[in-house]
Amino acid sequence: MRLVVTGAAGFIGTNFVRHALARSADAVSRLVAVDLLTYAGNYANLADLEADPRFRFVRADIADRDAMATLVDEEAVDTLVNCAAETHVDRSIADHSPFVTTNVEGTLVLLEAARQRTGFRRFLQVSTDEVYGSISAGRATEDWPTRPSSPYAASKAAADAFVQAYATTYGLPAIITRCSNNYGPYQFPEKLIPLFVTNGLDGEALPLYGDGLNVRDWIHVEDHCAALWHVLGLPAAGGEVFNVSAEHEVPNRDVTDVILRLLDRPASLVRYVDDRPGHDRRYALDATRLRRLGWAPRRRFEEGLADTVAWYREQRAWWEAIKSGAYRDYYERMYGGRLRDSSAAPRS
Ligand code: NAD
Ligand code: TDX
Repeated sequence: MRLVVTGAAGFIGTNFVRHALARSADAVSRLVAVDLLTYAGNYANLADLEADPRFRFVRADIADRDAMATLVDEEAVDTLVNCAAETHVDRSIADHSPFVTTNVEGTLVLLEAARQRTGFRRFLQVSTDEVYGSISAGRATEDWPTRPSSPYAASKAAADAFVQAYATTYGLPAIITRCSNNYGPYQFPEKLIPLFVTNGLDGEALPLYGDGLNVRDWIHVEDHCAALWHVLGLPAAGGEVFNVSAEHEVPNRDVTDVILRLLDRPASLVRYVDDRPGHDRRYALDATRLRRLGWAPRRRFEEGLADTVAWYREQRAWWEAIKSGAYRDYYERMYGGRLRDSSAAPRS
């Protein structure tokens, strides 16, 4: 496989690059890690991999047509896994424009580069359960319609639609995975779990949105990466969708309780703040299709979360570097006013 992984310096990209390079030496002869290094990308996550002759890092924008076409050609790429995206729902509500540029236009640029390349084998679009929208009952299967709620989810659903259009119109062997909420090492501390773990470690408030009873379907990032690797080996003509989930639903309040227990911190750190606009109540995926095709999650949530808390405890230098500078402005903008108006009791 001559593989490009985009968004390689982000949370899932970093874990996936490490997963792919750890497979048998025959499996990957070249791995080009592409990342623009936005606020969410961190080259330090990958620096030690430069010692591997199969590995190359390229700082580039996936929305840069010339750069992507040249790279795919020069490196004789046959497989592309697109993890590059703007990924934070709250940021998409504040400003949707980078979400359109990277998630929609960037995906189109990559599709076009793949389409032009002779011998291209597989395009894998890493998508999300959020495209199905909030699910009051049951679990979404792959044939459910997309009903995105946030600008982030809308940009991901639009990208998925383009991937399917390229498979149908041009016969591009492009497939989509839609995964539930990930947790694990290297996650940027704007997402619920790393934010609450790092705030908890510092004895700072944990801002729970609304009544704290929104439900997310949690999977360890290693299980997600194993699923991405697994689907790369499946026969598929193009246009197929595979849900990825451990089918483990937890309300945010319970996630928070487990984190506090693991950190040995008091419940008084929890502050209820004004809700996220359009906040999806519940995500739940049916992953039967991929299970029948031979993939299964291995990590149990409680044990995986304990390992994750231990990782953040040990990697204080990693997240302290992130939580300085521009992050402080972001945090004040996003949480300053809300925390000043917060309460110890849930919002109705
Ligand atoms: P992340 O925010 O941690 O990482 C995204 C990476 O993309 C960063 O390294 C960033 O620098 C890079 N990037 C952003 N814009 C770019 C551009 N224009 N060109 C090149 N690189 C760019 O996100 P993540 O959690 O690793 O998510 C990766 C993918 O997985 C996304 O497509 C996301 O929608 C999807 N996903 C995430 C989750 C989750 O729970 N984290 C769940 C399901 C699906
Ligand atoms: O400070 C917070 N307080 C809070 O109560 C934050 C950051 C979140 N929350 C709630 C909102 C959600 O119900 O926690 C839940 C999880 O929130 P996020 O970590 O922001 O994730 P979510 O919005 O569920 O989206 C995530 O999963 C799907 C990723 O960010 C997406 O990239 C992925 O596609």
